[in-house]
Amino acid sequence: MADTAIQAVIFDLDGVLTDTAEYHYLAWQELADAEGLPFDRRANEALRGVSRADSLRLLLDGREVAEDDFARMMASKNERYVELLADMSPSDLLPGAVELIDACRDRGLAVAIGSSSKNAPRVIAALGIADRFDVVADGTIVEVAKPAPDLFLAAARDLGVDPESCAVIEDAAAGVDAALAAGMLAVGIGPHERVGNGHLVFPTTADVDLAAVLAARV
Ligand code: B16
Ligand code: MG
Repeated sequence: MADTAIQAVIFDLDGVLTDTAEYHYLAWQELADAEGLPFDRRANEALRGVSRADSLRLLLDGREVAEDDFARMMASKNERYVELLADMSPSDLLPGAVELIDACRDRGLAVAIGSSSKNAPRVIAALGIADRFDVVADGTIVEVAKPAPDLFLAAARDLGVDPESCAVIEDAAAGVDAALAAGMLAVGIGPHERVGNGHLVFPTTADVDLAAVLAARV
């Protein structure tokens, strides 16, 4: 066990600071219906925190499609998702989200976004929180998505902080696994069945005990 103090907090976006899961679900459901693919809310749970391309692979469930069709389906889902984001505002922040970000900043911690979403900059702008982050690492900056550690390692590099001095706050199993693979403190948000691999687990963002996070070690 290292004895390095936490110097930075990397926030996942969807599911931690805002709940866009419903919009992702609606957009995937429309695509699935249009393509005659079986899909429902239950199946959507497996897509939490998973990149757009990996989500479509899960949706296709082994069905082979031409490269062009794959690209068309991803574009169609994203077009609908972006439409659904149009009405997003600061009222879509999850309870406790801004308070937690500001508590980190007040304690002198560096703060970053580490989101698989290529739409992350658009979402944080709509939420009115873009200027609170030192670094925004999103799905456009890495080739390999969560559960690979690449996105969180890129955020740490851009913050100038060693991975073992970073805490990651994540709502998805893939994100918790990515944080662990990066050698970071993994803080899971949600049920133990989903994020129980994390070093610490809290039911919601509003429940995060920052003092407990800062007292924990990787
Ligand atoms: P996009 P996170 C993830 O965001 C979402 O949880 C996941 O449902 C989505 O497929 C992924 O971003 C990619 O999003 O299609 O907008 O690039 O939880 O990592 O903040
Ligand atoms: Mg998430």
